[in-house]
Amino acid sequence: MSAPLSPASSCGPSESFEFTPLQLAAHWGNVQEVRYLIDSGVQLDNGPDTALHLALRKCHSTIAILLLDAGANFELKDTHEDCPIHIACTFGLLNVVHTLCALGCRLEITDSRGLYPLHLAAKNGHTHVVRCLCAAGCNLDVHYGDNIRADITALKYGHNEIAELLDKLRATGQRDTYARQLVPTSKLYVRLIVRVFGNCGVGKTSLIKSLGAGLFSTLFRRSGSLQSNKSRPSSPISAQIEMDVTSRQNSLTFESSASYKSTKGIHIQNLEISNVGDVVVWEFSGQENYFPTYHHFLHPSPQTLTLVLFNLEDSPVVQVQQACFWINFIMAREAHEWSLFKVGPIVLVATHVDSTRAIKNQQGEWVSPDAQTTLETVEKLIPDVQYLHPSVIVMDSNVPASQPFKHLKSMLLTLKRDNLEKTIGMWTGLLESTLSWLAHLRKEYEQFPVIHRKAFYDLVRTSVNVLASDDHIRALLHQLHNMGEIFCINELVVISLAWFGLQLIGEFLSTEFLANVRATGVYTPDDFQASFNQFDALGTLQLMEALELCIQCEVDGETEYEFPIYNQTETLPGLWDSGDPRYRTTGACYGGVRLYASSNCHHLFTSIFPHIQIELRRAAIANSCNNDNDTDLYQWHHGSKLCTIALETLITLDTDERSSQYIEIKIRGPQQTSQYCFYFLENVIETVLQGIARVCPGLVMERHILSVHQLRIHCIEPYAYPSQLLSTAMLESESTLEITLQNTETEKFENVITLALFGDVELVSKIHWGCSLKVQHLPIAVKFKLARLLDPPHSHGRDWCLLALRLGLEPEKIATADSHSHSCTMRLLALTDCTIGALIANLQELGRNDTAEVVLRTSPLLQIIDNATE
Ligand SMILES: Nc1nc2c(ncn2[C@@H]2O[C@H](COP(=O)(O)OP(=O)(O)OP(=O)(O)O)[C@@H](O)[C@H]2O)c(=O)[nH]1
Ligand SMILES: [Mg+2]
Repeated sequence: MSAPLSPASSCGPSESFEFTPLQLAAHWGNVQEVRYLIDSGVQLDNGPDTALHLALRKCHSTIAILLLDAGANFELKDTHEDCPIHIACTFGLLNVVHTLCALGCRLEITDSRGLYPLHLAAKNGHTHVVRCLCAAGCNLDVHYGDNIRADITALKYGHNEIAELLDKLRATGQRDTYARQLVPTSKLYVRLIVRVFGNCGVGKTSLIKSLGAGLFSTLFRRSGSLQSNKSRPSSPISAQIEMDVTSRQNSLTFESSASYKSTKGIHIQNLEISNVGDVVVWEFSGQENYFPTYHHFLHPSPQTLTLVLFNLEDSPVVQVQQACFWINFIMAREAHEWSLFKVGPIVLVATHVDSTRAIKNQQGEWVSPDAQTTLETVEKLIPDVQYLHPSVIVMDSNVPASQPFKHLKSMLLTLKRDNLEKTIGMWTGLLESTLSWLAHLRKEYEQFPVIHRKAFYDLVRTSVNVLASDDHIRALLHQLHNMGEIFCINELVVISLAWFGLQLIGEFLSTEFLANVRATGVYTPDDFQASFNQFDALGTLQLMEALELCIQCEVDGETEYEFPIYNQTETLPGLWDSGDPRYRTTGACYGGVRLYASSNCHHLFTSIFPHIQIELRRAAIANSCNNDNDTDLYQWHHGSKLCTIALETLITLDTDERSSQYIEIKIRGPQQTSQYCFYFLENVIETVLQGIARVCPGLVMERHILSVHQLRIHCIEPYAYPSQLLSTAMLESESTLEITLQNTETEKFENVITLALFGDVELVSKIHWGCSLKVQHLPIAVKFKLARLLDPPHSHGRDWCLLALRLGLEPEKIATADSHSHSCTMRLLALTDCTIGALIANLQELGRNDTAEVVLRTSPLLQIIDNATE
C-alpha cells in the first residue's frame, strides 16, 4: 500500500485532522501502512499522543513492536500522563511489555494516579505481565497512596494468584536467582542421540551394552559373550556349513527367537560413554508389532547417529534386504527436510563376524569383504540415500574393547564437535534446574508418568521457577524433547521415556498382549479398564489416541475406542459379492487403483495400514458429522469397506507375485453413477494417501490402475497398469482420449477413459491430465527425491544446473538457486514454470533416465479442476 491515509477521509480520533498518517495508521491498526511509513522514514514520535501510544490504546501489539523496533521513543507521556509501559501493562500486552523491558524501559515510574506498571498489571489480573516485570527486575516494594504495594492491589481486585506470586518472590528472596535462570548462558552442551535399528537378533542390545560398558564390565562382558556363544560352532568351516543350513535365505522376517531376550518396544537409555559423555541411546525392537509407533520418534537431527545392523551369518540377499528395509523405513518416516539441512550419518554395522569365516588383519581388525559388498549393493539399490557412511563397521557386538567400538566412539566425538557451536545460547539455568527436578518428578509419577501440558507448566512454576513465562516453558519442553528427556505428544508430556518405550509401547503392542486382545479391536473405556485392570485406562487410552493407535468413536451414544492394530477379524466372505444385482448390470461402474511405494520399498505398508484405517474412520466420522449419514465403514485385519447407499469401496493390503506390498482400492456403483464413483474414489485415495503421509511423509507413491474389464468380471487378482506405462503413453500420444493400453494378462485393450474416468467422457472437462500439470503439482516427497538425486555433483555434469539451463532458466535465476544451505533442485523446481511432461522429456534428453523414471512413475495421473480457484 503506498498512498498515505488522508486525515480528512478518516473518522479517526476526535481531532483526526491533527494526526499524522503514521498516528492514524497506528490507531486504526493498519500494519502494512505503518510498515510502509516507517520504511519511508517518517517522524515516529509526533505527539503528545504518539503513534506508539495510539497503537497501544487500541491493543495493536504488532504495530507497537514495529514502532519500537524502528526506534520510537518509549519514555514519552501522552495526554493522559501515561507512558507506553503503563498502557501495555493495563491491557496485558505481554509481547510489548517484554520488548519494552528488553529495551531497558524505566519500570519505576508512576502514572497520573501514582500507580506503577506493576500495580496496573496486578490490578488488571495480567499474571504473565507481572512475571515479565519481575523477571526484568522491577522493584517489588513500590507503593502508591496509603503505602499500597502491588500484591495488595492484586488481592483487592481478586487476583490471588498474582498476590501469591509476589509474596513468594519477596519471601524467598530468590527473585534474582529466578530471573538469572531465564537468561541464556554461553555454556556449550550437546546431547548426542544414537538410534539403533535392525531385525531381531542382529545384536542391537548387545552393541548398546558394549558401547556403554566401563573398564571392569568390559572384561566381564567379554567372558559373558564367550559363554553365550558356547553353542556356536567354533571352527570357521563348520560355521560356514551351519550358516548355509540355517540362514533365513529368502525372507524379511521380524520374529525373535527364543534363544535370547528380545527387546520389547523401544528401549531408551541414557549412557555415559567414556571419552564421549552423555548419550541417549534408542533401541528400536526388531519385532514388527512395534513398528506402527516408530514414526513418532524419527526426526532428522544433526545430533543423531543412526546405526543399521545386519547379521553376517545371514545370506548376502537377506543382509541387503534387511539393510534396505531399515534405510527405506527411516527415510520414509523422516520428514522432507532431510535434503535441506545436514543431519547425522547412517552407518551400516555388520555383526556376528566372529561366527563367520572372516579373519583379522595384522592390526587385529576384522576384515569382511561380504560386509563391504552388502554396503555397495545397498548404495546401488537406494542411490538417493543421504549421509550413508562410506564404510561399514564390522564387529562382534559382544566385545566392547575392540576396534569397531573405538571407531564408533570417534564418530560420536566428531558429531559432538560438529554440533557444539550450534548450541551456544541454548543452555539456561532453567534447563539445568528442570533436569534435576525431573528426577524427583519421575519418582512421584512413577505409576503413570504422563502430565497434561498445562499442568506441566504449572508444576514448572511451582517447583522450579515461578517467573518462567509460557514462552520459556514452551522452549524448555522443546529442548527436553530433543534431548530425549521427555516426550511431548499433542497436549501430553511423557516424563519418563524409559516407561513410555518399554512399559507402554513395549507392553501394549507385545505379541503376548496381542494374543489376548479383543479380536474386533473395539473397547469402551470400561471394557478397557476391566480387561487391563493394572493400568490407568483413561490415561492410557488418551496416550494411545495421541500415538494414533486408536480413535475415539461414538456408537449409539456410547464412547468406544477402535484399535486397528488389535483388529484380528478375518475377511468376511461376500464382502465383494459378484452376485449383487446392483452391480451386475451392463452399465454398472467399476474402477480402482493399486498404490505402491516407490522402488525397493518392501514390506513397508504393514505398519502403515492401521494408520490408514484410523484415517478412514476419521473421514467417516467427519462425514457423519456433516449429516451425511449414509456412509458406513467396516474394518477388519488389513482391510476396510466403505459403503454409501449406492457405492461400495474396498481398501485392502495385499502382496503381489514379486512380494511387493500394495494397497488396493476398488469401487463399484450401479449404472449411471460414473461421476459419483469417480469423485468418491478420488476422495478415498486422498484419504488413504493422507493416512500414509501421516506416518511416512517421505514415502514416494505410485498409482497403478486396475483393469476395469477384469474388475467387472470379478477376476480375483485383476491386472494393474503400471503408472509409468500411462504417463509414457500420455507423453507419446497426440490425444489423451485416444490412449489405449494392453492388459498383458488378457491381451485385451482398454482405453484411458474407461480406466481413469469410469468411461464418462463428460468428466474430461472436469480434470487436467497429469503430464500437462505444472511441476509445482508434483507431490512434495517426489520433489525431495529428485532433489536428492539431482543436487549432488554428477560425474558428467548432468545435475540440477544443466537441467536448469535446459529448462531455459536465465543465468541470474540459476545463480539465485545455487546455494550451499538449501537444495538447488528444490529452488529450481520452485522457479521453473514448465510442465511435468516437459520435465520428464528434459530429464531424458539430459541422460538422467533414473530421475525421469521417478517422475514417470510418481507424477499425478490427473487433477480435478477446482472451480473455485480456476
Ligand atoms: N557371536 C555373536 N553373537 C552375537 C553378536 N551380536 C549379538 N549376538 C548374540 O545374538 C543374540 C541376540 O542379540 P541381541 O543384541 O539381544 O539382539 P537384538 O538386535 O537386540 O534383537 P531384538 O531386541 O529382538 O530386536 C544374543 O544372544 C547375543 O549374544 C555378535 O556380534 N556375535
Ligand atoms: Mg534387543
